[in-house]
Amino acid sequence: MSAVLLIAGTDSSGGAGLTRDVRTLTRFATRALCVVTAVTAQSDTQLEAVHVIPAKLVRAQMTAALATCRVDAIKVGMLATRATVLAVTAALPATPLPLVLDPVLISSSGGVLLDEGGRCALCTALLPRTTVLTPNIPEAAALLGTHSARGEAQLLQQAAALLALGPRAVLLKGGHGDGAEAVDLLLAAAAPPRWLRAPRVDAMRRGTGCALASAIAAGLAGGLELAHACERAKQHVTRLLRHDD
Ligand code: PXL
Repeated sequence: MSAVLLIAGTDSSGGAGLTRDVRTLTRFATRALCVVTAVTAQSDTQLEAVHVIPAKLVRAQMTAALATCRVDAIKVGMLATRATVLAVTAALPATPLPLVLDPVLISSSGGVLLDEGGRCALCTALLPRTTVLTPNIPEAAALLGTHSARGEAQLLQQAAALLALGPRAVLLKGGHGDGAEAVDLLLAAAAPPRWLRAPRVDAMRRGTGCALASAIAAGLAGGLELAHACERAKQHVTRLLRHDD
């Protein structure tokens, strides 16, 4: 069985964060190792409180998890602060593993999940170690300090700007756009852009970003090549939106 190291926050509503990540890995018959970065108290509609786990304990969890068994990929979600970003980066294994980075900035129930200093550290320290960055349209805009992309030309432009910050690839998710299809863009340095299309599902579900990134990590851990892992993950999210499975 392949294994993914999950680095993420908890969500008391069970919709997003680590619960969603673990559930997703289970669907793909992949073992989950867990590093908790923050505990959040939230319902489906409101973020009530956040407790950030001290950087020392984040680091200790990473060291212990990496000593437990062979890890095949890493998935990073909520990081909360600059100190957490730096602790996670410092504790990454010396031999690079596929790393999926979901830039969790704002909760779908409202509230900041990564502060300003954390956003800067994520860009300078973690992006260069990232295999695939998976922002949605508002997250891409926030990381670049610009407006939300509209239309395929702007998606392409913003994905290229994010790629220039150091990840090997960017999957810019078009779920927040409009149109009959939810169109995501996969951009990697040495390959032509790839557009991943699925019928737009008229449903709002929390945790879809977590599910997508975890499903990609499960694919990479199992040896799939990136485009295939992204396509399979997108199909999984479409199913999740339709049936909440
Ligand atoms: O979906 C992003 C996300 C990730 N992690 C935690 C969250 C959320 C969204 O609410 O609460 C802990």
